[in-house]
Amino acid sequence: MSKFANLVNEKYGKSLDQMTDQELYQALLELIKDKANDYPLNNSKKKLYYVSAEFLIGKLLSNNLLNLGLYDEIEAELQSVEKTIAQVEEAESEPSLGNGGLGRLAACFLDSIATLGINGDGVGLNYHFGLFQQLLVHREQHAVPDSWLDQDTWVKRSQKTYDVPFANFTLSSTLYDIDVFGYGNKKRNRLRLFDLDSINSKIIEYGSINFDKQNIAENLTLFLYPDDSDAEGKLLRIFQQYFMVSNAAQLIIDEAIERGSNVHDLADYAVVQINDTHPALIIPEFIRLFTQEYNIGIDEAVEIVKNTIAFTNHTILAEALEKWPMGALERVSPDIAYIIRDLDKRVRKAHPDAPGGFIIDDHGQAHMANMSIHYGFSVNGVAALHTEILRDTELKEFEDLYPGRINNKTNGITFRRWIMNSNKALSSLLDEKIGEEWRVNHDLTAFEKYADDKDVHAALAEIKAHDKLKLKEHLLHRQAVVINENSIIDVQIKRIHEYKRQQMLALYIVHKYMDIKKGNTPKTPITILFGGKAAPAYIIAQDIIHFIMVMSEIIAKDPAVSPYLQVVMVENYNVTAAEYLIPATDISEQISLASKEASGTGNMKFMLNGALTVATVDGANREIAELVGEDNIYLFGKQADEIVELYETSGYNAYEYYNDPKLRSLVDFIISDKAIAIGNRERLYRLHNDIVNKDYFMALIDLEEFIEVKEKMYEDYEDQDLWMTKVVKNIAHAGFFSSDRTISDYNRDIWHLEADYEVVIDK
Ligand code: 26V
Repeated sequence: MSKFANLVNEKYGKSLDQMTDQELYQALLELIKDKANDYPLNNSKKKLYYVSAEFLIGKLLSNNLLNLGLYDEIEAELQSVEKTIAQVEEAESEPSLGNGGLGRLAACFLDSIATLGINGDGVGLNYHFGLFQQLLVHREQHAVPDSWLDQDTWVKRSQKTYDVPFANFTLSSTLYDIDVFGYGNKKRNRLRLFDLDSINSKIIEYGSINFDKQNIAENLTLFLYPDDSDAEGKLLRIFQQYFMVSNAAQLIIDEAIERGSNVHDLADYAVVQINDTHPALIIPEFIRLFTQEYNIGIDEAVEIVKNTIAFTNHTILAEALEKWPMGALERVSPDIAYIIRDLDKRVRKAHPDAPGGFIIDDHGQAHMANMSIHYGFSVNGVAALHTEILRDTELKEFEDLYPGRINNKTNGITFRRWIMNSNKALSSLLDEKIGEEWRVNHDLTAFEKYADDKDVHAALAEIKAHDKLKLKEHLLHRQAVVINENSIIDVQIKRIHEYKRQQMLALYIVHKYMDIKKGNTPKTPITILFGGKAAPAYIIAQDIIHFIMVMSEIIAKDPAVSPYLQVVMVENYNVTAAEYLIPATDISEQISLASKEASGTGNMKFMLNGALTVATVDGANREIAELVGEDNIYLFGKQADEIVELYETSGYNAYEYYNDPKLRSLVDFIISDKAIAIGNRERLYRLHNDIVNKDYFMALIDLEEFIEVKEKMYEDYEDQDLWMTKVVKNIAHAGFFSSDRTISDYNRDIWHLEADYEVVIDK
């Protein structure tokens, strides 16, 4: 009997074929948790701590099996009882401990850090409820709690506990760990998640995501924050952040001491990468601990911090740049507020002529990004264009104060999850054509020689067709919707936000609907799929979801159009849904208003999986275009510098675009009789009014060009040889976007840690 069958027999007294999927999942979980003992923790002297409020790790079963080299063996065993790993993995609940790109990036990074053999852990919070689950009822989003911890999970309780001193009370915490295995690496890292001992999930209103926000001692780690739109929530978010970073700082110091540090030399033992400003309070917290617990003078404490902290900026959107009122900080921790005042004084003294860089502004608000830049040694953007905008505009003052501090680290994605696991057929085709080395060095450029190879085109078409069928099954199972597997699959999946311009794609759909009604029917039917959650307090984003669903229904009910066009809003878009959607996609929608999407990472996943991209020159789209050449990507729209200027001069007027009769007819469809007959009048009028009179994220500015480029794209699809040539070129240049390359870049320029190997892929 095999080892796995044996374990099953011992623990459950059953043979494999008698086990339910749920039991098989539990058995595999146990097998892997045991196996972890064979993988010693990485214990090199200097260690990275990637501190983040979000780790959107997704399900771990198949990834862990792949990274541990057990996948094929277990798949074969399950096959003997007519099951698959994918089927068993359905029993695993998905940890949605992140909002979107920032959290998913952190998860990809953990995978790469472990794979490259770097000593580095993630540190964050053990939210009892991840990002809300999205239900779509009556064409509206409903948010319900996502209780992922109800069943057996990968989380292990550790022996470590800490006290966190708040203004009027002290709370105790316990550390939980999730093992992180690298691909083919014999050492183990961890994701360290802190939880509140006095947590009480009974304070949540039944079936809702509402709870008593003032009851800090019982609510602190209950939820991952979807937004911070109300004042009460804002205070709670500061409490949550301080809880996270106080635990993190205590853990980091303890572990450094265990590895031989005397705390004065902490920077030789630890480097702390803060993922956006959510963990920025770790700066004053370190200073508090050094001065209060380790008898270090404040000047030296500040120096130690400056040599230890590196900061990543993930957005230039004003709403996401955290500013905390000093009064609120005072209510969370007077010590921390005091230290921030001291840090602000130091900045004012050293740089009196750079008021934009002061930490505390005239309104008594503390700017977390400013603090992180002054009191860290590195600030990085997440794509070349984003970093240029930081240097030239948003952070210009800092670029002048600290030349060289701002650096770029273009994002990446882990190839383990996003091709080797989710697209096994494409992975095998690559093995066959260019050898298996790509699985480690991620260099795919040799594939380009097949750009005109008809057999490769046919093989790619067959893989895509198969992945469309898998997606069809998944969507049927997920939300009882039937898609046409023989259609062009055109996908926009990401958080719903006006800057990402789902509303612009919805207006394109209006155009296509009208065009088909005029008799211009597409040769190949088109399926446009959206997926994404809207922050519960973000009303216009909810309205956009509503309008998409209204269009979906109008089209589905119209027999003249429905054979040619289908629109689907995928419910509860998450990592698992992405793993089905991305391999099946022909057209990747990356249509943000130029300058607003810092990088994007979905764009990279689609390219790697053989989709072609329709894109504005924004974030990493620009780098994709540079790599594949402009003939192999469908670019459109205004450039980032033009948009930045329009904002500076208030030069955009939506109404001028609305005055164009063609655009007006599309926009007015939102409040047409047809739409109102199905939809909610208030929502539709609000959306219409917003687009006509405000359109802050300029959906109308690029709409005409967008329609043109989309028509061209559908036309090009009909020439499958032309299309597949472009697909091959996209896959061949996707290697640069491996997160192993990104992490090698971070390590070379910022962390300087021991690594087993580097991945260097030049553009
Ligand atoms: C802000 C807030 C503010 C209120 C509370 C919850 C919350 C959660 C997250 C954020 C900031 C989000 C920033 C973010 O996700 N940026 C994305 O980062 C990706 C990885 O670098 C990048 O690819 C995306 O372009 C960028 O939007």
